[in-house]
Amino acid sequence: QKYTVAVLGATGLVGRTMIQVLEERNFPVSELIPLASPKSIGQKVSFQGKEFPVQVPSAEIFQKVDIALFSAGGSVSQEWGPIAAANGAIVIDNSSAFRMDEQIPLVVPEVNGEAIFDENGKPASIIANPNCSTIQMVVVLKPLHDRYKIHRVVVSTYQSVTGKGKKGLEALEEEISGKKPENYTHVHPIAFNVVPHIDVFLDNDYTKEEMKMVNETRKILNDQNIKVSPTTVRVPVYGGHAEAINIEFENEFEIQEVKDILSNTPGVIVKDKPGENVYPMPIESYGRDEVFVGRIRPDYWHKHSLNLWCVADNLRKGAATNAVQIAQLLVDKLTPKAIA
Ligand code: 2RA
Repeated sequence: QKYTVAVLGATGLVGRTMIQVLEERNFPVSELIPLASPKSIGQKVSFQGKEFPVQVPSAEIFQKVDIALFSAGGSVSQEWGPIAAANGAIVIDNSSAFRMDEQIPLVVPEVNGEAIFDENGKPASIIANPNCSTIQMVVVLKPLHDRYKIHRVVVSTYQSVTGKGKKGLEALEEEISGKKPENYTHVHPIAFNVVPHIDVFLDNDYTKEEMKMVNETRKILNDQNIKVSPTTVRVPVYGGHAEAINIEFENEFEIQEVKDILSNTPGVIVKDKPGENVYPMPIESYGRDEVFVGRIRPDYWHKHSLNLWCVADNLRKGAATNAVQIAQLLVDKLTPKAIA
């Protein structure tokens, strides 16, 4: 069985990575429909040795689509998500538009893949892909929460410029080459700097990015008692977000058991040999689909707490790979329109 798959935002960094991941994973695609705004018309996308012209989205196009991967920003998702769903496509949306909607599952396959389906095994018509900084964190938190019950998480992020798409990447390249832009894409200079500001500030003086980590984590782990205390920071790194995470459990733990649990967690690779200077770094996670964890050590002062360091490619596990993994969960249970 093969499926008609549309990618909305096909010319953006995440959209391109979605297409690349579909190809790498030999996803059963009968037809790829790259969609984007009118300014991308004329461009072509190559997939499995063929060229596909970029089109603008329309209700008619979605009528023949089985699975639609969206990554074109919140307002585009708000507009086209319901239209695509009403025309029978299943939408996997990478924007923040639907993430906190109670009716819409927010899914990381290793953590809560079952949330895609209702009690009758029917998939949701819109499925939200979480924010990149949340995805890599919950992959690590989930098995530890199951074993020791998490009370509180203090997290500081070191987020790559690719989190802000092509513009974010180009801004760093231009600044490094000595150009002084009129308006800084990252609010302040990002080359040779560190900016504790991602997305807009909210009334509580946290940023929207920080509150995504607070709220999405609770929804994905299905536990409103987990207290996440975040600081999100942009760093001049090309690809891969890093996070320093302090986790306080309700129960005592053995550090070796924690390492064993994480080593046996699907999608996680433990890189933790401090004596040999081995720990995860963005430069090595770039282009990889896994979440890397290291620097796993007990909190010096608190016997129920530990510190660790986690890194993942934000365009892949933090966005495109997670979306394609959701699509992979779906296909076992779908009847493709092209065949039905
Ligand atoms: C960022 N979290 O890194 C965003 C991307 N979704 O800016």
